[in-house]
Amino acid sequence: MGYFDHVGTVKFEGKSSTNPLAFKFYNPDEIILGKTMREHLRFGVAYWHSFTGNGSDPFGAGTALRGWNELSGMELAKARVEACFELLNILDVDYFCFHDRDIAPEGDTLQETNRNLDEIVALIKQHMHSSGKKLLWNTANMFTNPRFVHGAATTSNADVFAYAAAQVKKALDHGKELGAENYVFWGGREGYESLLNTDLGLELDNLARFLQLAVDYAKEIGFDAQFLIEPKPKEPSKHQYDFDAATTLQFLQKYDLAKHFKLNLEANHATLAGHTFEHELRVARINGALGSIDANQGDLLLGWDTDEFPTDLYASTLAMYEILQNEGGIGRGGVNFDAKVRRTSFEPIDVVYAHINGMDAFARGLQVAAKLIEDRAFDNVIEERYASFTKGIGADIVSGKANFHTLEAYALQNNPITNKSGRVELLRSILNQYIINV
Ligand code: XLS
Ligand code: CA
Ligand code: CA
Repeated sequence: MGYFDHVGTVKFEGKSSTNPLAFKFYNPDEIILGKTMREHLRFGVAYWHSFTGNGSDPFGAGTALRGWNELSGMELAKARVEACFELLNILDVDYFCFHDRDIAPEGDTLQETNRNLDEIVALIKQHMHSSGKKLLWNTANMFTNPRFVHGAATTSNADVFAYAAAQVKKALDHGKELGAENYVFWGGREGYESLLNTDLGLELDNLARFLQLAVDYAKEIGFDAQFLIEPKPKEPSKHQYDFDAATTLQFLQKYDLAKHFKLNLEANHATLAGHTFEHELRVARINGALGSIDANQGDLLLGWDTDEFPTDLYASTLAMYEILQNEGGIGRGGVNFDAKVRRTSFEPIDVVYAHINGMDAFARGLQVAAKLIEDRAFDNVIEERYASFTKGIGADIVSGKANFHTLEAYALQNNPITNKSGRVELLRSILNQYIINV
Protein backbone atom coordinates (compact mmCIF):
# COMPACT_ATOMS: atom_id res chain seq x y z
CA MET A 1 0.00 0.00 0.00
CA GLY A 2 1.04 3.62 -0.23
CA TYR A 3 0.10 4.59 -3.78
CA PHE A 4 -1.34 7.86 -2.52
CA ASP A 5 1.55 9.19 -0.48
CA HIS A 6 0.49 7.38 2.70
CA VAL A 7 -2.36 9.78 3.33
CA GLY A 8 -4.52 8.75 6.30
CA THR A 9 -8.32 8.71 6.18
CA VAL A 10 -9.72 12.13 5.29
CA LYS A 11 -11.95 13.46 8.06
CA PHE A 12 -14.58 16.18 8.34
CA GLU A 13 -13.17 19.29 10.01
CA GLY A 14 -15.75 21.93 9.11
CA LYS A 15 -15.79 24.95 6.86
CA SER A 16 -13.16 26.95 8.70
CA SER A 17 -10.54 24.18 8.45
CA THR A 18 -7.43 25.04 6.45
CA ASN A 19 -6.28 21.43 6.28
CA PRO A 20 -6.16 20.53 2.56
CA LEU A 21 -6.69 16.88 3.50
CA ALA A 22 -9.95 17.45 5.41
CA PHE A 23 -13.56 17.75 4.32
CA LYS A 24 -15.01 21.21 4.85
CA PHE A 25 -18.66 20.27 4.15
CA TYR A 26 -18.89 16.51 3.70
CA ASN A 27 -19.75 15.11 7.09
CA PRO A 28 -20.93 11.55 6.34
CA ASP A 29 -22.98 11.34 9.55
CA GLU A 30 -24.75 14.69 9.29
CA ILE A 31 -28.50 14.20 9.03
CA ILE A 32 -30.26 16.12 6.30
CA LEU A 33 -33.99 15.71 5.70
CA GLY A 34 -33.97 12.48 7.72
CA LYS A 35 -31.00 10.75 6.04
CA THR A 36 -27.25 10.96 6.52
CA MET A 37 -25.10 12.68 3.93
CA ARG A 38 -23.52 9.30 3.25
CA GLU A 39 -26.94 7.85 2.40
CA HIS A 40 -27.97 10.81 0.26
CA LEU A 41 -24.80 10.99 -1.78
CA ARG A 42 -23.50 7.43 -2.19
CA PHE A 43 -20.22 8.65 -3.66
CA GLY A 44 -18.36 6.53 -6.18
CA VAL A 45 -14.82 6.62 -7.59
CA ALA A 46 -14.41 5.99 -11.33
CA TYR A 47 -11.75 3.35 -11.95
CA TRP A 48 -10.92 4.49 -15.47
CA HIS A 49 -9.96 8.02 -14.54
CA SER A 50 -8.21 7.46 -11.23
CA PHE A 51 -6.40 4.16 -11.89
CA THR A 52 -6.40 3.36 -15.63
CA GLY A 53 -5.95 6.84 -17.17
CA ASN A 54 -2.46 8.28 -17.32
CA GLY A 55 -3.00 11.94 -18.19
CA SER A 56 -2.44 11.57 -21.94
CA ASP A 57 -4.38 13.74 -24.38
CA PRO A 58 -4.52 13.76 -28.21
CA PHE A 59 -1.38 15.92 -28.30
CA GLY A 60 0.78 14.40 -25.62
CA ALA A 61 1.79 11.31 -23.70
CA GLY A 62 0.75 10.47 -20.16
CA THR A 63 2.17 12.63 -17.39
CA ALA A 64 0.71 10.92 -14.30
CA LEU A 65 3.31 9.78 -11.78
CA ARG A 66 1.88 6.59 -10.32
CA GLY A 67 3.38 3.82 -8.25
CA TRP A 68 2.25 1.26 -10.83
CA ASN A 69 3.82 2.89 -13.90
CA GLU A 70 6.66 0.36 -14.13
CA LEU A 71 4.30 -2.63 -14.16
CA SER A 72 2.51 -4.25 -17.08
CA GLY A 73 -0.07 -6.94 -17.87
CA MET A 74 -1.72 -8.70 -14.97
CA GLU A 75 0.76 -7.29 -12.44
CA LEU A 76 -0.32 -3.81 -13.43
CA ALA A 77 -3.98 -4.82 -13.20
CA LYS A 78 -3.47 -6.19 -9.69
CA ALA A 79 -1.60 -3.09 -8.51
CA ARG A 80 -4.48 -0.92 -9.69
CA VAL A 81 -6.93 -2.95 -7.61
CA GLU A 82 -4.76 -2.31 -4.54
CA ALA A 83 -4.65 1.40 -5.38
CA CYS A 84 -8.42 1.55 -5.84
CA PHE A 85 -9.18 0.13 -2.42
CA GLU A 86 -6.51 2.33 -0.86
CA LEU A 87 -8.14 5.45 -2.31
CA LEU A 88 -11.66 4.35 -1.28
CA ASN A 89 -10.34 3.92 2.22
CA ILE A 90 -8.55 7.29 2.29
CA LEU A 91 -11.69 9.09 1.12
CA ASP A 92 -14.13 7.00 3.15
CA VAL A 93 -16.03 6.47 -0.12
CA ASP A 94 -18.26 3.38 -0.23
CA TYR A 95 -18.57 2.76 -3.97
CA PHE A 96 -16.57 2.40 -7.17
CA CYS A 97 -17.41 1.86 -10.85
CA PHE A 98 -15.50 0.27 -13.71
CA HIS A 99 -15.53 -0.82 -17.35
CA ASP A 100 -14.42 -4.40 -17.94
CA ARG A 101 -11.37 -3.20 -19.88
CA ASP A 102 -10.30 -0.84 -17.07
CA ILE A 103 -9.62 -3.64 -14.67
CA ALA A 104 -7.90 -6.32 -16.78
CA PRO A 105 -5.88 -6.41 -20.01
CA GLU A 106 -7.34 -7.87 -23.20
CA GLY A 107 -5.75 -11.11 -24.38
CA ASP A 108 -5.31 -12.40 -27.93
CA THR A 109 -8.66 -14.17 -27.82
CA LEU A 110 -11.95 -13.56 -26.07
CA GLN A 111 -11.25 -16.69 -23.99
CA GLU A 112 -7.97 -15.23 -22.72
CA THR A 113 -9.54 -11.83 -22.11
CA ASN A 114 -12.27 -13.48 -20.05
CA ARG A 115 -9.73 -15.46 -18.04
CA ASN A 116 -7.86 -12.24 -17.20
CA LEU A 117 -11.11 -10.63 -16.16
CA ASP A 118 -12.19 -13.58 -14.02
CA GLU A 119 -8.90 -13.43 -12.13
CA ILE A 120 -9.14 -9.71 -11.39
CA VAL A 121 -12.84 -9.92 -10.51
CA ALA A 122 -11.94 -12.60 -7.95
CA LEU A 123 -9.30 -10.28 -6.49
CA ILE A 124 -11.74 -7.37 -6.39
CA LYS A 125 -14.27 -9.60 -4.65
CA GLN A 126 -11.75 -10.40 -1.91
CA HIS A 127 -11.03 -6.72 -1.39
CA MET A 128 -14.73 -5.87 -1.32
CA HIS A 129 -15.27 -8.55 1.25
CA SER A 130 -12.51 -7.38 3.60
CA SER A 131 -13.21 -3.65 3.19
CA GLY A 132 -17.01 -3.54 2.92
CA LYS A 133 -16.74 -1.36 -0.21
CA LYS A 134 -19.40 -1.85 -2.88
CA LEU A 135 -19.75 -1.77 -6.65
CA LEU A 136 -22.08 1.05 -7.69
CA TRP A 137 -21.99 -0.09 -11.31
CA ASN A 138 -19.98 -1.88 -13.90
CA THR A 139 -20.16 -1.60 -17.66
CA ALA A 140 -18.56 -2.94 -20.83
CA ASN A 141 -16.07 -0.89 -22.84
CA MET A 142 -17.23 -1.40 -26.42
CA PHE A 143 -15.54 1.63 -27.91
CA THR A 144 -11.73 1.44 -27.47
CA ASN A 145 -10.90 -1.71 -29.43
CA PRO A 146 -10.79 -1.18 -33.25
CA ARG A 147 -13.34 -3.98 -33.73
CA PHE A 148 -15.97 -1.45 -32.61
CA VAL A 149 -15.08 1.01 -35.35
CA HIS A 150 -18.67 0.85 -36.71
CA GLY A 151 -20.30 0.55 -33.29
CA ALA A 152 -21.21 -2.39 -31.05
CA ALA A 153 -24.97 -2.99 -30.85
CA THR A 154 -25.41 -0.61 -33.81
CA THR A 155 -22.55 -1.94 -35.95
CA SER A 156 -23.00 -2.81 -39.61
CA ASN A 157 -21.23 -6.14 -38.91
CA ALA A 158 -23.26 -8.93 -37.27
CA ASP A 159 -20.05 -10.62 -36.03
CA VAL A 160 -19.33 -7.52 -33.96
CA PHE A 161 -22.89 -7.51 -32.59
CA ALA A 162 -22.31 -11.09 -31.44
CA TYR A 163 -18.96 -10.20 -29.89
CA ALA A 164 -20.55 -7.26 -28.05
CA ALA A 165 -23.27 -9.57 -26.75
CA ALA A 166 -20.63 -12.00 -25.46
CA GLN A 167 -18.84 -9.12 -23.77
CA VAL A 168 -21.96 -7.77 -22.06
CA LYS A 169 -22.99 -11.29 -21.03
CA LYS A 170 -19.67 -11.63 -19.21
CA ALA A 171 -20.01 -8.16 -17.68
CA LEU A 172 -23.45 -9.07 -16.35
CA ASP A 173 -22.04 -12.27 -14.86
CA HIS A 174 -19.35 -10.20 -13.15
CA GLY A 175 -21.86 -7.60 -12.00
CA LYS A 176 -23.84 -10.36 -10.35
CA GLU A 177 -20.71 -11.91 -8.86
CA LEU A 178 -19.74 -8.60 -7.26
CA GLY A 179 -23.27 -7.57 -6.24
CA ALA A 180 -23.30 -4.47 -8.46
CA GLU A 181 -26.22 -2.22 -7.59
CA ASN A 182 -26.51 -0.91 -11.16
CA TYR A 183 -25.32 -1.78 -14.64
CA VAL A 184 -24.59 1.03 -17.12
CA PHE A 185 -24.90 1.13 -20.90
CA TRP A 186 -23.05 4.03 -22.45
CA GLY A 187 -23.13 3.82 -26.23
CA GLY A 188 -19.59 4.97 -26.88
CA ARG A 189 -19.71 4.26 -30.60
CA GLU A 190 -23.45 3.79 -30.97
CA GLY A 191 -24.00 6.56 -33.46
CA TYR A 192 -23.08 7.35 -37.03
CA GLU A 193 -20.75 9.37 -39.17
CA SER A 194 -22.74 9.75 -42.40
CA LEU A 195 -26.28 8.88 -43.48
CA LEU A 196 -24.86 8.02 -46.90
CA ASN A 197 -23.70 4.65 -45.55
CA THR A 198 -26.10 4.20 -42.63
CA ASP A 199 -29.33 2.24 -42.20
CA LEU A 200 -30.60 4.35 -39.32
CA GLY A 201 -33.76 2.30 -38.78
CA LEU A 202 -31.92 -1.02 -38.60
CA GLU A 203 -29.26 0.36 -36.25
CA LEU A 204 -31.85 1.65 -33.80
CA ASP A 205 -33.89 -1.56 -34.02
CA ASN A 206 -30.72 -3.55 -33.31
CA LEU A 207 -29.85 -1.36 -30.34
CA ALA A 208 -33.28 -2.11 -28.88
CA ARG A 209 -32.83 -5.83 -29.63
CA PHE A 210 -29.47 -5.79 -27.87
CA LEU A 211 -30.86 -4.08 -24.77
CA GLN A 212 -33.78 -6.52 -24.61
CA LEU A 213 -31.34 -9.45 -24.82
CA ALA A 214 -29.39 -7.96 -21.91
CA VAL A 215 -32.58 -7.58 -19.87
CA ASP A 216 -33.51 -11.19 -20.65
CA TYR A 217 -30.07 -12.52 -19.68
CA ALA A 218 -29.96 -10.57 -16.41
CA LYS A 219 -33.34 -12.05 -15.54
CA GLU A 220 -32.13 -15.53 -16.46
CA ILE A 221 -29.15 -15.32 -14.08
CA GLY A 222 -31.05 -13.49 -11.34
CA PHE A 223 -28.99 -10.29 -11.58
CA ASP A 224 -31.30 -7.64 -10.18
CA ALA A 225 -29.18 -4.50 -10.66
CA GLN A 226 -30.89 -1.33 -11.84
CA PHE A 227 -30.14 -0.96 -15.58
CA LEU A 228 -29.07 2.52 -16.61
CA ILE A 229 -28.50 4.19 -19.97
CA GLU A 230 -26.10 7.12 -20.07
CA PRO A 231 -26.95 9.74 -22.69
CA LYS A 232 -24.28 11.72 -24.54
CA PRO A 233 -24.79 13.74 -27.73
CA LYS A 234 -21.39 13.40 -29.43
CA GLU A 235 -17.81 12.26 -28.86
CA PRO A 236 -16.71 9.89 -30.17
CA SER A 237 -19.51 9.64 -32.78
CA LYS A 238 -20.73 12.77 -34.50
CA HIS A 239 -24.34 11.73 -33.92
CA GLN A 240 -24.83 9.50 -30.89
CA TYR A 241 -28.15 7.73 -30.57
CA ASP A 242 -28.57 8.43 -26.84
CA PHE A 243 -28.28 12.18 -27.45
CA ASP A 244 -29.84 13.41 -24.21
CA ALA A 245 -32.41 12.38 -21.60
CA ALA A 246 -35.42 13.21 -23.77
CA THR A 247 -34.09 11.38 -26.84
CA THR A 248 -33.16 8.33 -24.79
CA LEU A 249 -36.55 8.19 -23.06
CA GLN A 250 -38.33 8.43 -26.41
CA PHE A 251 -36.22 5.53 -27.70
CA LEU A 252 -36.97 3.42 -24.62
CA GLN A 253 -40.68 4.14 -24.88
CA LYS A 254 -40.83 3.35 -28.60
CA TYR A 255 -39.28 -0.08 -28.04
CA ASP A 256 -41.22 -0.82 -24.84
CA LEU A 257 -38.01 -0.86 -22.79
CA ALA A 258 -38.79 2.05 -20.47
CA LYS A 259 -39.85 -0.22 -17.62
CA HIS A 260 -36.41 -1.84 -17.54
CA PHE A 261 -34.15 1.23 -17.63
CA LYS A 262 -33.42 4.45 -15.82
CA LEU A 263 -30.83 7.04 -16.78
CA ASN A 264 -27.30 7.70 -15.59
CA LEU A 265 -26.88 11.40 -16.25
CA GLU A 266 -23.53 13.11 -16.57
CA ALA A 267 -23.04 16.85 -16.12
CA ASN A 268 -20.49 17.23 -18.91
CA HIS A 269 -22.70 15.31 -21.34
CA ALA A 270 -25.57 17.66 -20.52
CA THR A 271 -23.49 20.68 -21.44
CA LEU A 272 -22.30 19.00 -24.65
CA ALA A 273 -25.99 18.56 -25.53
CA GLY A 274 -26.60 22.26 -24.96
CA HIS A 275 -28.45 21.68 -21.69
CA THR A 276 -27.79 22.45 -18.06
CA PHE A 277 -27.27 19.42 -15.83
CA GLU A 278 -30.41 20.28 -13.87
CA HIS A 279 -32.42 20.25 -17.11
CA GLU A 280 -31.38 16.66 -17.79
CA LEU A 281 -32.11 15.66 -14.21
CA ARG A 282 -35.54 17.31 -14.32
CA VAL A 283 -36.47 15.62 -17.60
CA ALA A 284 -35.50 12.26 -16.11
CA ARG A 285 -37.21 12.99 -12.80
CA ILE A 286 -40.59 13.93 -14.22
CA ASN A 287 -40.48 10.70 -16.23
CA GLY A 288 -39.57 8.55 -13.22
CA ALA A 289 -36.20 7.76 -14.82
CA LEU A 290 -33.58 9.52 -12.68
CA GLY A 291 -31.30 6.65 -11.75
CA SER A 292 -27.78 7.83 -10.98
CA ILE A 293 -25.35 10.61 -11.81
CA ASP A 294 -21.84 11.02 -13.13
CA ALA A 295 -20.61 14.07 -11.25
CA ASN A 296 -18.15 16.18 -13.19
CA GLN A 297 -18.09 19.42 -15.13
CA GLY A 298 -17.01 20.55 -18.57
CA ASP A 299 -15.01 23.63 -19.45
CA LEU A 300 -17.40 25.94 -21.25
CA LEU A 301 -14.47 27.69 -22.94
CA LEU A 302 -13.29 24.43 -24.47
CA GLY A 303 -16.63 22.80 -25.20
CA TRP A 304 -15.63 19.18 -25.19
CA ASP A 305 -15.85 16.30 -22.73
CA THR A 306 -13.13 17.41 -20.32
CA ASP A 307 -14.50 15.45 -17.35
CA GLU A 308 -13.24 17.88 -14.71
CA PHE A 309 -13.97 17.32 -11.06
CA PRO A 310 -17.12 19.23 -10.06
CA THR A 311 -16.45 22.43 -8.15
CA ASP A 312 -19.30 24.71 -9.25
CA LEU A 313 -21.61 25.20 -6.26
CA TYR A 314 -24.49 26.49 -8.37
CA ALA A 315 -24.44 23.34 -10.45
CA SER A 316 -24.07 20.99 -7.47
CA THR A 317 -26.86 22.80 -5.59
CA LEU A 318 -29.28 22.61 -8.50
CA ALA A 319 -28.35 18.98 -9.16
CA MET A 320 -29.03 18.07 -5.53
CA TYR A 321 -32.25 20.09 -5.68
CA GLU A 322 -33.48 17.71 -8.39
CA ILE A 323 -32.18 14.60 -6.66
CA LEU A 324 -33.81 15.49 -3.32
CA GLN A 325 -37.12 15.95 -5.07
CA ASN A 326 -36.80 12.66 -6.91
CA GLU A 327 -38.87 9.90 -5.37
CA GLY A 328 -36.43 7.99 -3.15
CA GLY A 329 -33.64 10.49 -3.88
CA ILE A 330 -30.77 8.93 -5.77
CA GLY A 331 -32.19 5.48 -4.85
CA ARG A 332 -29.90 2.63 -5.86
CA GLY A 333 -27.78 5.05 -7.86
CA GLY A 334 -25.05 7.30 -6.59
CA VAL A 335 -22.81 10.26 -7.23
CA ASN A 336 -19.97 8.79 -9.28
CA PHE A 337 -16.97 11.02 -9.94
CA ASP A 338 -16.55 10.40 -13.64
CA ALA A 339 -13.78 12.97 -13.50
CA LYS A 340 -10.05 13.17 -13.97
CA VAL A 341 -7.35 15.42 -12.61
CA ARG A 342 -5.87 17.82 -15.16
CA ARG A 343 -2.81 16.64 -17.10
CA THR A 344 -0.78 19.22 -15.20
CA SER A 345 -1.87 17.78 -11.83
CA PHE A 346 0.23 14.67 -12.18
CA GLU A 347 1.06 13.74 -8.58
CA PRO A 348 -0.97 11.04 -6.76
CA ILE A 349 -1.99 13.48 -4.03
CA ASP A 350 -3.83 15.55 -6.67
CA VAL A 351 -6.30 12.67 -7.08
CA VAL A 352 -7.04 12.93 -3.35
CA TYR A 353 -7.46 16.72 -3.42
CA ALA A 354 -9.71 16.44 -6.46
CA HIS A 355 -12.09 14.01 -4.78
CA ILE A 356 -12.18 16.01 -1.55
CA ASN A 357 -13.19 19.11 -3.45
CA GLY A 358 -15.81 17.25 -5.50
CA MET A 359 -17.30 15.62 -2.41
CA ASP A 360 -17.41 18.95 -0.61
CA ALA A 361 -19.08 20.61 -3.60
CA PHE A 362 -21.86 18.00 -3.55
CA ALA A 363 -22.16 18.02 0.25
CA ARG A 364 -22.57 21.78 0.17
CA GLY A 365 -25.03 21.48 -2.70
CA LEU A 366 -27.00 18.99 -0.62
CA GLN A 367 -27.15 21.35 2.38
CA VAL A 368 -28.30 24.30 0.30
CA ALA A 369 -30.80 22.29 -1.72
CA ALA A 370 -32.34 20.83 1.44
CA LYS A 371 -32.84 24.32 2.85
CA LEU A 372 -34.38 25.56 -0.42
CA ILE A 373 -36.86 22.69 -0.22
CA GLU A 374 -37.58 23.12 3.50
CA ASP A 375 -38.26 26.82 3.01
CA ARG A 376 -40.22 26.24 -0.20
CA ALA A 377 -38.03 28.99 -1.59
CA PHE A 378 -39.20 28.47 -5.16
CA ASP A 379 -42.33 26.35 -4.70
CA ASN A 380 -44.54 29.23 -3.65
CA VAL A 381 -43.42 31.29 -6.62
CA ILE A 382 -44.08 28.41 -9.00
CA GLU A 383 -47.47 27.72 -7.46
CA GLU A 384 -48.47 31.32 -7.86
CA ARG A 385 -47.11 31.45 -11.41
CA TYR A 386 -49.38 28.60 -12.50
CA ALA A 387 -52.33 29.52 -10.29
CA SER A 388 -54.48 30.24 -13.37
CA PHE A 389 -54.64 26.47 -13.97
CA THR A 390 -56.29 25.85 -10.60
CA LYS A 391 -59.50 27.76 -11.25
CA GLY A 392 -61.92 28.79 -14.00
CA ILE A 393 -60.84 28.03 -17.55
CA GLY A 394 -57.43 26.79 -16.38
CA ALA A 395 -59.03 24.16 -14.15
CA ASP A 396 -61.20 23.10 -17.11
CA ILE A 397 -58.06 22.66 -19.25
CA VAL A 398 -56.32 20.54 -16.63
CA SER A 399 -59.37 18.39 -15.89
CA GLY A 400 -60.01 17.74 -19.58
CA LYS A 401 -63.37 19.51 -19.50
CA ALA A 402 -62.34 22.22 -21.96
CA ASN A 403 -62.48 21.79 -25.75
CA PHE A 404 -61.66 24.09 -28.67
CA HIS A 405 -65.24 25.46 -28.66
CA THR A 406 -65.26 26.41 -24.98
CA LEU A 407 -61.70 27.75 -25.22
CA GLU A 408 -62.61 29.86 -28.25
CA ALA A 409 -65.71 31.22 -26.52
CA TYR A 410 -63.60 32.12 -23.50
CA ALA A 411 -60.82 33.75 -25.57
CA LEU A 412 -63.31 35.82 -27.61
CA GLN A 413 -64.65 37.56 -24.53
CA ASN A 414 -61.37 37.68 -22.56
CA ASN A 415 -59.80 40.89 -23.79
CA PRO A 416 -57.19 42.11 -22.97
CA ILE A 417 -55.02 39.28 -21.60
CA THR A 418 -52.70 40.24 -18.74
CA ASN A 419 -49.44 38.41 -17.95
CA LYS A 420 -47.29 38.61 -14.84
CA SER A 421 -43.51 38.90 -14.53
CA GLY A 422 -41.54 35.64 -14.22
CA ARG A 423 -39.16 37.34 -11.71
CA VAL A 424 -36.08 35.40 -12.89
CA GLU A 425 -33.57 37.92 -11.51
CA LEU A 426 -35.25 38.03 -8.11
CA LEU A 427 -35.20 34.23 -7.92
CA ARG A 428 -31.55 34.13 -8.84
CA SER A 429 -30.75 36.56 -6.06
CA ILE A 430 -32.64 34.32 -3.62
CA LEU A 431 -30.55 31.37 -4.81
CA ASN A 432 -27.38 33.41 -4.24
CA GLN A 433 -28.48 34.26 -0.72
CA TYR A 434 -29.02 30.60 0.10
CA ILE A 435 -25.68 29.53 -1.33
CA ILE A 436 -23.89 32.19 0.69
CA ASN A 437 -25.85 32.01 3.95
CA VAL A 438 -27.02 28.44 4.59
C1 XLS B 1 -17.77 8.77 -21.59
C2 XLS B 1 -18.64 8.24 -20.57
C3 XLS B 1 -18.24 6.89 -19.99
C4 XLS B 1 -19.38 6.26 -19.25
C5 XLS B 1 -19.20 4.81 -18.97
O1 XLS B 1 -17.86 9.93 -21.97
O2 XLS B 1 -18.79 9.20 -19.57
O3 XLS B 1 -17.11 7.00 -19.21
O4 XLS B 1 -19.64 6.91 -18.04
O5 XLS B 1 -18.92 4.09 -20.10
CA1 CA C 1 -19.93 9.09 -17.68
CA1 CA D 1 -17.69 11.96 -20.04
